Amino acid sequence: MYTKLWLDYETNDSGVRVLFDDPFSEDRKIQNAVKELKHCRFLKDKTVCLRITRDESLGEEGYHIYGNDPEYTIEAASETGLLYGAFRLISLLRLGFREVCEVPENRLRMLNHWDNMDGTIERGYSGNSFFFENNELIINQRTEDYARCLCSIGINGVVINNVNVKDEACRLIDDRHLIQVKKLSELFSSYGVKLFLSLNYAATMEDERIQSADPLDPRVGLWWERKFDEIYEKVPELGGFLVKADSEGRPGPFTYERTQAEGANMLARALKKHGGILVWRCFVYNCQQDWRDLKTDRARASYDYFHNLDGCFDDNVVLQIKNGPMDFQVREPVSPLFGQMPHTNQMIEFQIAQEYTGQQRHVCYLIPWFKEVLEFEICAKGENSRDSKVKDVVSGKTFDYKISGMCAVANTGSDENWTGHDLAAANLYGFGRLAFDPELSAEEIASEWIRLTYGNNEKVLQNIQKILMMSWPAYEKYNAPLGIGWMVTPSVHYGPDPDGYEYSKWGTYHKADCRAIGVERNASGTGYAGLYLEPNASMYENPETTPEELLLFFHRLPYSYVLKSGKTLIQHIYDTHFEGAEDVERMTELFRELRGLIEEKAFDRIEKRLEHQLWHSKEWRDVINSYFYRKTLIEDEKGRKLY
Ligand code: GCV
Repeated sequence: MYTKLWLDYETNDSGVRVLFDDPFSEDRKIQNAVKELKHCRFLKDKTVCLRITRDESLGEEGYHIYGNDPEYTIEAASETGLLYGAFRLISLLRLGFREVCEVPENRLRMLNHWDNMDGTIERGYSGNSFFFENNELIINQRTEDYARCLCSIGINGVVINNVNVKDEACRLIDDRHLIQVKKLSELFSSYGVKLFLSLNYAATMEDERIQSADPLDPRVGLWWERKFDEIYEKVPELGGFLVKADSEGRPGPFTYERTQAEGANMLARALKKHGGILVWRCFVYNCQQDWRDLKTDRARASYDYFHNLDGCFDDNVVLQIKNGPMDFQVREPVSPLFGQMPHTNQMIEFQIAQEYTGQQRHVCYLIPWFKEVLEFEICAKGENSRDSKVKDVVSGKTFDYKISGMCAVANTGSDENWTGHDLAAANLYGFGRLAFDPELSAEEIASEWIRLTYGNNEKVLQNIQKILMMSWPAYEKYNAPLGIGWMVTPSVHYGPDPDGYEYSKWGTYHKADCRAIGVERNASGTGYAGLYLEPNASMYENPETTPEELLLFFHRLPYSYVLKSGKTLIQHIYDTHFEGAEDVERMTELFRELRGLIEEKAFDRIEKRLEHQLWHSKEWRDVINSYFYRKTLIEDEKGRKLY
């Protein structure tokens, strides 16, 4: 059994009359739209008219909804548009109806699952995979409910297997699995969602006649061409493939001293005639950096590997770039690659699986963080230029990209409530809504999600909204300070361990000693700050102009450094860590006020997680504070207990 997420409106038949201009349409998307409308109790005794229009301004996926109770009309230029319109009408009836004409801002709105075929999920925090079990693909009612749920928030692409393609997943593109892949692809397509697969770049190594993955070896390209012909013959609706190459032990073109573009294009060319998209990740870095090596800077890696290749990628390749230069920390600057490759399709990769942000045991509503990233002005067309925020680059507006958009590492699994923490579903909902319309505010999205999930009770709305909006800042406060990141237990990425990465061979260092902390990333250090376009490069060059939340990301500073608040760095660390735990205390109180107002089982689940978070935030507070206290021997001005 599992809960219904925000789609809780089903009844057997609401008595709605649904009219469609072309009553003989066999299209499954139309049938799904009609089914949704018929099952919606808010539509009891109303009439909904579905109409395909020639209005080109609605594009492939937009819709226009209008009408007056009890008659509504949904117009769209395609079946997908009508289906989206059906979900939107239903949510508008819960939220308060108004006429809307909406077109998604991003062409690709994807989720990446890191599911393995044995049923485990890499960095999964909500149970096992519901796509795979015992090396087989599963398709059941839950799969359909998931497709429906993604469609209801406008997601139009899903990668079902882990980017680390190993074991049986290497054979997912073989005949044996393609029958199920086809079924799944058809199911998703009927909800407007394209299926994508992650590929093992070195698959040709296993062919005895080739035993190479050199992208410039014609036998390699030919092998892929035949492979894609075979796949698309069986699964014509497949969206394309995602590749992680030359990263964290995954093979790639570097083995043959070829560039990332040579590797990507070899696959893209073989895919082209099928209309497939190749999503190529930029998460390429040396994960074994020696601590004595002061020149290599992980933050620079993707820029250094990709920037000079602008214009070298084929037009059915899109580069997938993590939001920051590191790896989904609670705070990072935006990746300097955005806006600096005008001739190369780009999309942004976020992570709603809360790998470094509390693993869905802590509430951490990530949408305010994603908003900040999207709103960041990269000045791609010079200072004061228009349309050059991150959101404009990834929507394709800045440079007129052919393919671009947003994706996120998914946070769902086989748990009863899908996302481990009930409140983590707000991140799934929020990501979809934001990818559709980046202008929505984090507050608006939270309020929509709460009302669609828990109903319109004012107290529930107010308290959960406060909890969600407090949660990311609170998490940041009790975590590693001022953008330094990585004070987490290596490998599991959960719980405080300030020196964990310092002494592991994974190669990510903060270099704290008794006087100072941080890696200098300006011109006198690794030069990372200079990778940004002006005025950002100058802003990050200097500690005085660097936004304080990123101070220790860019600069090595003494603990006595005075912040704009007048506090020293060390006092700021102590204060924020106490505040973070207090915030969680407040969040727990706010939630407890809702006993009796939301369903008991859900209430209990959330309360338990908040209790854990409260304990754990204090653990973070104490471990981080005592770490800095013992390093510096500087007392807390307020005389609070430091261990
Ligand atoms: C799927 C981080 C995670 C890995 C993940 C990797 C990636 O390093 O810890 O589990 O691998 O990012 O994004 O490829």
